[in-house]
Amino acid sequence: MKTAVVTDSTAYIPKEVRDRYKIHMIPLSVTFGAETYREEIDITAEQFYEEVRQQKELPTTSQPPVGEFVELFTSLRDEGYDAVVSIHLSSGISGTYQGALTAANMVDGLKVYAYDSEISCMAQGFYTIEAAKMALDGKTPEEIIARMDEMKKTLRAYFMVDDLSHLQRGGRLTGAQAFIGGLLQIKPLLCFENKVIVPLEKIRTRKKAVKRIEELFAEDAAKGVPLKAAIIHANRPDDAKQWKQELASQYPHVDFMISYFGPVIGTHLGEGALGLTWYQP
Ligand code: MYR
Repeated sequence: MKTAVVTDSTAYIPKEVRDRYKIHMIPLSVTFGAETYREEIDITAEQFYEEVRQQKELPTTSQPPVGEFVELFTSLRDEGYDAVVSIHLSSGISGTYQGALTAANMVDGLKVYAYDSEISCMAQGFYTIEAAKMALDGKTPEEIIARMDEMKKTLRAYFMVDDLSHLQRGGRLTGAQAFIGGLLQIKPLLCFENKVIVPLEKIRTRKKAVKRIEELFAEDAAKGVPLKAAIIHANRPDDAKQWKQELASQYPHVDFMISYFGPVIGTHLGEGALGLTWYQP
């Protein structure tokens, strides 16, 4: 059985890594006025944050058209693949996963396993890279899905934003009623629960929010088991580098990398967002 691995652009897996592991990517888009850009193809993260500063109107985002999934799945079938594992950002924040499911029913001769990562960004990337390595190793889609379900048990992701208005505007902040008074003055710690973003704790400053993420990370890292972790930033490469150095010197048994919030996720989080995700490999 020949299995292909597909993900969407919000995993923000660099192109050389996608090429190395034969990962196929479907882009989501950002629109500024009349201009629409497919992220990771027509616009980079740096260009996007620059554009946001130039434009008066804030961008909007869209999921990939179902036709793009149909086209990709059809070409994978024609290349000789029997199955596709298609891994996407949480179905609680985007219709992308649903789009993959719809397209799956429109292509004959190929078994498509759409997988809801229930998260996004490099956390989704972790699932995808693992799936792609397994597919190259000849593992079946069922084995790949079982492994991702296993990973879900130890995968954690916490993040914070500089300005909550982006998340509010895009309607992607759930259960925030209790936080609404003075919402914009605080830096709540955010995470995913049941596929949607929820504020975990009210925190006043960025520094304290970073500290709190470190405490949550320490609970797992202190167990001494190997972990893989990614620091994710929205156009704050220096902050990310410094945080990585600090964490790496404290936790030598953890494999840290730096990733980014690209255009689509950056539209909803705003510049300056910062997060940490990890799992037990
Ligand atoms: C769409 O238009 O379909 C895309 C909507 C994307 C919403 C993104 C909301 C923020 C997600 C934060 C992920 C953080 C993971 C560590």
